[in-house]
Amino acid sequence: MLTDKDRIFTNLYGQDDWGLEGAKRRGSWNGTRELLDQGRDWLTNEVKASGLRGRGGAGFPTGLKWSFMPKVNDGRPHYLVVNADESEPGTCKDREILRHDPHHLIEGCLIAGRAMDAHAAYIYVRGEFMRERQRLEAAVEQAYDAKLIGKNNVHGWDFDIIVHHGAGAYICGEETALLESLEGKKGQPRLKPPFPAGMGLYGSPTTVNNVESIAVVPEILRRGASWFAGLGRENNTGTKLFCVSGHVNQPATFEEEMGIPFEELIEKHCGGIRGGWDNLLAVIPGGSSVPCVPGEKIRTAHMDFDGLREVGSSLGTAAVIVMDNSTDIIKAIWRLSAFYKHESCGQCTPCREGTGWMMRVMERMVRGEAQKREIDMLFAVTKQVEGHTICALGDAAAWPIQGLIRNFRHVIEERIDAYTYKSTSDGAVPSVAAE
Ligand code: L3W
Ligand code: SF4
Repeated sequence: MLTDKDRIFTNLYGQDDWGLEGAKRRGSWNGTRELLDQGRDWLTNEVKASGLRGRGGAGFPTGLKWSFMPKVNDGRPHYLVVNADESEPGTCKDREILRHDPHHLIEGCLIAGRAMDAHAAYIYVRGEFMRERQRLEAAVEQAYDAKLIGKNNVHGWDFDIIVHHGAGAYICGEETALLESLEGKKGQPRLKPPFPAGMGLYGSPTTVNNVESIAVVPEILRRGASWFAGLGRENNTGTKLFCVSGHVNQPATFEEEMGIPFEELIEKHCGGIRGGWDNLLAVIPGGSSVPCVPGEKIRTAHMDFDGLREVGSSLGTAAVIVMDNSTDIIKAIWRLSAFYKHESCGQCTPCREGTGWMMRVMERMVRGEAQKREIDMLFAVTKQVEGHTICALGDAAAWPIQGLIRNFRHVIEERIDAYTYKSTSDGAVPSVAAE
């Protein structure tokens, strides 16, 4: 069980000073120079040994990603880019770091920069995060004034941080669209490979990491890789920020140990399910891009990458969306389809056309105004989209629908039966209208 002393984000709710003095009281910027002096390989190897996996959705091992940065300098600058374009529906964790503990991130940028031979970091902040951007800029200024970063700083590693404000497009959270946007172009994903480590920002070696991934690094190094690796489960180590929304008694964002069983997570931090556990219908455990899991299947699941894969879903960003029996599950998933259709950048056909097609069929299914054979047809279309697009948005649009059909096919069929019955008996159209 995670104790308070194991928590990294001790000011998550802003009860203490977010600024430099408060951050130092909580342990930030303590012994940073000694860490940097250990050198590039040591820093990367420690992060590898900690088992830290990317906190932005994909769970890619962070130390391994850092190690992809070229070892031999060919004259191109190296860049760290921090993805603070937190837009995945349900996800509200990085904003709490920006608001209440920005120095964790700033110190993490400096350390990560040293580890990848970069002298600059760009932090790309979601367009809607105006106050968070202002807070972050103020904290960066404090760090410059105190000579913690900048030229000839006290840490002996010249390092600049540039805060960039996005303009409100979800797709700019995809790492290569984010790079395009930073370069002043339309935010459209690039084909990979080449990966950013080979050719990223302005054609230079770049690592793109999520806010939380970078913000945990200073404490991992201070407390030791083995401390972090000792929390959670094998291959799913450390602590994690979870954001729980929906039909729980107390929705909240909090730090917990990876792998905690779902039921314990909800009872400990959220005061249980609204109306009790029998009232739980389904959970989307990792942000809107992952399949939903029926209530009875998720209760004992471990909340980590492997545990959620075992129940047919994924940890994603650990944005846990809880739905009770009052939820129209078809309508809830249709709403996500509408979101992905709206956010598709339109550059590849399966996504541009497929998201609209899937949304329209889903819209009819909300009303029950479909034929049962269309359920399989819809599933087949999701399979045509999945894996056939430039970026993961196509997959993200397909997976929630696949989850719905796998787990709640009977609900779709009952809706169709009700519509058929009504329309043949009295000709009336059901009132479940899509908004
Ligand atoms: C070098 C290789 N680098 C992989 C790097 C790659 C990237 C990272 C993960 O999508 C998912 C998405 C959302 N050489 C490499 C390599 N890399 N192979 O590793 O890559 P990838 O492609 O697995 O994932 P991705 O494109 O980064 C992220 C899902 O997360 N998601 C969350 C979205 C979250 C937000 C938000 O608001 N924060 O948008 C939730 O499920 O759907 O599947 O850096 O370059 N051989
Ligand atoms: Fe754009 Fe969608 Fe293709 Fe991604 S999958 S590049 S969002 S059209």
